[in-house]
Order: sequence, then structure tokens, then C-alpha cells
Amino acid sequence: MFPLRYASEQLAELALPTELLTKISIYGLLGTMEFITYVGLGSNLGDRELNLLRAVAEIGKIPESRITALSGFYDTEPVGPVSQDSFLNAVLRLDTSLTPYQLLADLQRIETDVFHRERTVAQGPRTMDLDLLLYDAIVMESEILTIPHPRLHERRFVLVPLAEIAPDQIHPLLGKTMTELLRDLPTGQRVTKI
Ligand code: PH2
Ligand code: MG
Ligand code: MG
Repeated sequence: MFPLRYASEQLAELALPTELLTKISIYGLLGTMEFITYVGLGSNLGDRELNLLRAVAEIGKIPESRITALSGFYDTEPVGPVSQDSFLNAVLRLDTSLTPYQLLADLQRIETDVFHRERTVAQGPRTMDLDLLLYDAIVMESEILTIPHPRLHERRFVLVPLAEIAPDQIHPLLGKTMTELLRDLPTGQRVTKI
């Protein structure tokens, strides 16, 4: 399903960008390294609010990581090719010393083991979707992970909660803040704070 689960950690590390490897080795020498990441949460199956709260609690248990901000919860119109129920979306900030691949593995473990998520319809209904949106100022693209999240800047259901907790955060590829990206979005895509 996800090769990461079976790949050795060394192999996964090889695909990390030089910028991050440099930072890891320098901070490794100093004995501290922490990266600011943002994770998007979404649910449109079952008790959506309970699902989001549960996901926050589970993310709080990820090793070497701590939640340092949490947005409000937003009821959002479904976006994309699949006709489905409204989502509840939120974004949290996670300070971590895990690498992007380690963090991705933990997020996928929560989706699968805690929420028994079934990956049947692409972009379809799900009990829990956890997306790694931003990892520090890193830009990377591999088969299993693209950072920043490739559709982040087009989605009001991501940008509204992200701009709530990180208004001045710069998108490392587009060079604009989250507030600016949100301002640039065409109207539409209903997003309502609950
Ligand atoms: N996730 C999708 C597809 N469409 N629409 C909303 N409003 N919120 C989501 O989280 C969402 C979506 C696939 O990841
Ligand atoms: Mg998603
Ligand atoms: Mg996802």
C-alpha cells in the first residue's frame, strides 16, 4: 500500500532534500532540532467533530512532537470530483524533530489504525484525512510525499484554518503569506466556523 511502511529508514532519508539534511546535521550536532509543520485534518463520515477531537488527541501522542496551535473547526462544502457530504476541517501546528517521512508514517498509522480508514474512492468520503501541509520551509517531491501540499493554495477549507493560526506564514514555493493566498482565492467554496 505505502512503500514507506516497509522501506528502511535509511532509504527514506536518502530522498530528503539537501536543505533539510544540512539542517538536521547541524542541529544534530547541537543536540536540538525542531521543525514547524502544519497538518490538515478532515472528516465527513461518522461523528465528524468527535473524529477531529480524537485525531488531535492521537497526533498529540506522536513521539518527539508537540501541538503548539489548533484552529477552529470549520464546516466546509466538499471540493473535488466526488459528490459527498460536507466536511469538518481544521489545521494544527506541530513542532517536531521527526523527518517528513517519519511524520507521514505516523499520520498514516493514525488514519489506518485509529480510524480504520478505507482507501476506496480517491478524494471520496473518509472518517479521517490527515495531510502534511507544510514542513518548515521545505520543498520536496517524491512518489509518496509532496510538500508543500500541492493543492493547499487552491483550497479555502485549508487556507481559512491555516491563515487563522499562521497568517504570516510564507508559502515556500509561491512566496506569499497564507493571508495573501486566501485573499487571492476566487469566492465560492463555503467554509463556516462551527
Ligand atoms: N478533502 C478531499 C476532497 N474534498 N473537501 C473539503 N471541503 N474538505 C476536505 O478535507 C476535502 C474535500 C480529499 O482529501
Ligand atoms: Mg486531503
Ligand atoms: Mg490525505
